[in-house]
Amino acid sequence: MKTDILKLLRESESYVSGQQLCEHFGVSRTAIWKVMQQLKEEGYQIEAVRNKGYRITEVPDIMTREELESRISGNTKWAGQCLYVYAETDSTNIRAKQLGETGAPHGTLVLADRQSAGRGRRGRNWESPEGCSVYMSILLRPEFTPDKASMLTLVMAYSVAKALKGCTGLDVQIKWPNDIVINGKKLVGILTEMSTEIDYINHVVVGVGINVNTEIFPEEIADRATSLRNECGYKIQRSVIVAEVMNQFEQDYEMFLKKKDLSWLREKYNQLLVNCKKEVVIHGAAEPYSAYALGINNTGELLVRLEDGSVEAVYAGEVSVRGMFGYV
Ligand code: BT5
Repeated sequence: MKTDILKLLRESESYVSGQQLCEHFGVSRTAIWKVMQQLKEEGYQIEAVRNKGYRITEVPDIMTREELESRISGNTKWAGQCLYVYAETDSTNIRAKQLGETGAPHGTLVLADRQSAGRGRRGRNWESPEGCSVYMSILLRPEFTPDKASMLTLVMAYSVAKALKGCTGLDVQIKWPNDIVINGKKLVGILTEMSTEIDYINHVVVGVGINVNTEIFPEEIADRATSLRNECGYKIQRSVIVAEVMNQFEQDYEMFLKKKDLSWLREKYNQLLVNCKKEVVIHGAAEPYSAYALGINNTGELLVRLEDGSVEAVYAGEVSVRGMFGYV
């Protein structure tokens, strides 16, 4: 009921009367009053006017189940419809993988307000301070073969880029394969992990870390990390970002299922690609080498032109790509 009251209040242009709420939910006025008190304690500013009812005047940036559910529930069919919300956990990817083992449905979304062991790729760390950013992992149960799963990172990057552009107007770009950047700094990291049999996917977890309202980063990453707040100068409601990412991702995932490759987003993806038409340095198992990035192909590899003019497809699992003079 709290989720629905929140949604009703937020979506209503004017006051919602106590009587209306009682009738709608079939509960007493005291029950409604109690919910209002709880919401106020959580930081919602709610005006109560005699003979008119309740009106919400300010929404806090909190990541509670009700706040998130009230934003996502009417917005998607399956993405984020089953929600697990933690004040703190080690890593939302670990939680989502466990849920994957115990039968949680496709689209289950795990969120935390803080991670004590946020992870990047290959054992790297993801800074996950409390109360300012989005740490979320979606559990997927795809019915395609394991070789296609790495493309999901690119699909998610594309969805997140569109969602962030839509919510903030910022000119974010994708740094292939798993970062979103702006002004040469990292805003988002994506970590895709999967559990497979030889020719069968048990589940895939796509984890997304978005720096939303972080103002200060630890020294080691301060020169190459940024947040939406630092870029646009004002605070952003995290729940709105989460809901919009779910909304975009659900549509993009369904398109991916239909096409089974990235042909449908290739052109638009390449337009968002910060590395595109630039000299890059490819760091892999062998010596780093430089090449000219041409954009992705239909299966998500980065096409690069080597010094001898030949074109090579670089597979994301093996390498990281840097700019000639730094991170981008
Ligand atoms: C990534 O790895 O970028 C993937 C990050 C995925 C994080 C999400 S949060 C929700 C879910 N649960 C998890 O435990 N993980 C996922 P990689 O490309 O390896 O980049 C890691 C590197 O980014 C680190 O070595 C730092 O240099 C830098 N870094 C760490 N924290 C950062 C932050 N908050 N913002 C920007 N850069 C950061």
